[in-house]
Amino acid sequence: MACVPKHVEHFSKFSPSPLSMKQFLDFGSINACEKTSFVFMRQELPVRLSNIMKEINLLPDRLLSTPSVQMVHSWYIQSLMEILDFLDKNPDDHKVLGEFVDALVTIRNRHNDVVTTMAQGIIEYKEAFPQDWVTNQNIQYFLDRFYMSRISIRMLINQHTLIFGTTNPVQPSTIGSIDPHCQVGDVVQDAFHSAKMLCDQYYLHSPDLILQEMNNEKKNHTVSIVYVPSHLYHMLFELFKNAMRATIETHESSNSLPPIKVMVSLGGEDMSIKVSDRGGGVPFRRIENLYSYMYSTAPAPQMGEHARPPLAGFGYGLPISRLYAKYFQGDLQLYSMEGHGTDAVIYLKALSTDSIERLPVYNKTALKNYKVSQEADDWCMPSKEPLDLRNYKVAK
Ligand code: W6P
Repeated sequence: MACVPKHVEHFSKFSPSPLSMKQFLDFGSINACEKTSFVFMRQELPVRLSNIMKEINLLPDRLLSTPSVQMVHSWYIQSLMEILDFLDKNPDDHKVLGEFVDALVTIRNRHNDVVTTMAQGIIEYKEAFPQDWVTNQNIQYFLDRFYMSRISIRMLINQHTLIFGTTNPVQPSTIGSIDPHCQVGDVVQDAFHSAKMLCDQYYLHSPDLILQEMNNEKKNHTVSIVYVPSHLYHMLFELFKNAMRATIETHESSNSLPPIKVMVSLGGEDMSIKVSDRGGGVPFRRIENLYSYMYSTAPAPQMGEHARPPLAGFGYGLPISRLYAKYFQGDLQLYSMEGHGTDAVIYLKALSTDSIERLPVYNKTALKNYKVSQEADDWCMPSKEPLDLRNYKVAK
């Protein structure tokens, strides 16, 4: 496999095939077998890898050439080669199927530190070049697509290895990482409990939870959906850390903390979770920055002996949580009122038939988005200087 670029050219011409929750479940049921999954995976993984590798190559040279990004790129090349090795193997050979599972595990481990390594690349870039709005936009566009691609590839690998690997499932009712009856309220409580422990460690106290659950389809039933509990946990844990930090830091002087209120609501189309804090809110102008990879990338804070480590607000927690929500056609939005508090809402699809992977595809439109030039904006800049109306006076 000498000519990787040739293979990338070939496989990037295919569009990734988004799977629905139902299709994921079918791979784990009696209808499908390991052979079917193997034949699908050895085509689909190279397609997804190659599509995003084309975009890595479009990064600004000053970023692409950093040691960190080069390292990540080399992992992608290596993993692509290892999967391509299986293209000429016999799907009816059980030894081949076993070796494929092992190869996937090796690949998954190789890519464990992609997020921190990319973040290191951004830090190196920020140290060398001044940040500007255009670069921020470009990095945002790329990383949203790159991390979404990574979430989807890891999802495929997790499903195949959990369903066909030799280790037995921890929870027998799950199909790979999917719970066909994911109890949303239970995940809310688990994530809250973990965030509360961290919060207690840092601040020696923590706000309480008030949880309300509304099943508008079946009254008096709890809310459950077909979903990946680990994804939901990740999003909620992140929101709770942020809500707790805001609550404590705005009520430092008082000895009582307003609780964090959670509303879980199941409708015909959406399952929505609102996390409300009374932590003083965020100015509207700064909301966008909370999702920015560029602005939220900072070297890990060097803690002095008595310095208080922040509970939340460093790293890629929020932007990646939003990607998890979007991955199955949902979203994550923040509604804040400065001076009062913040509502964070996770929107997920209520129906498994609507939960279909949302995947980036490399094409002309994507290519165009990397060519965003430094053209002038089509909106005026507000001037800080008041207009000098004397210049407009007509002689009387
Ligand atoms: C804040 C800032 C924030 C981000 C995400 C979730 C909740 C909150 N609360 O003040």
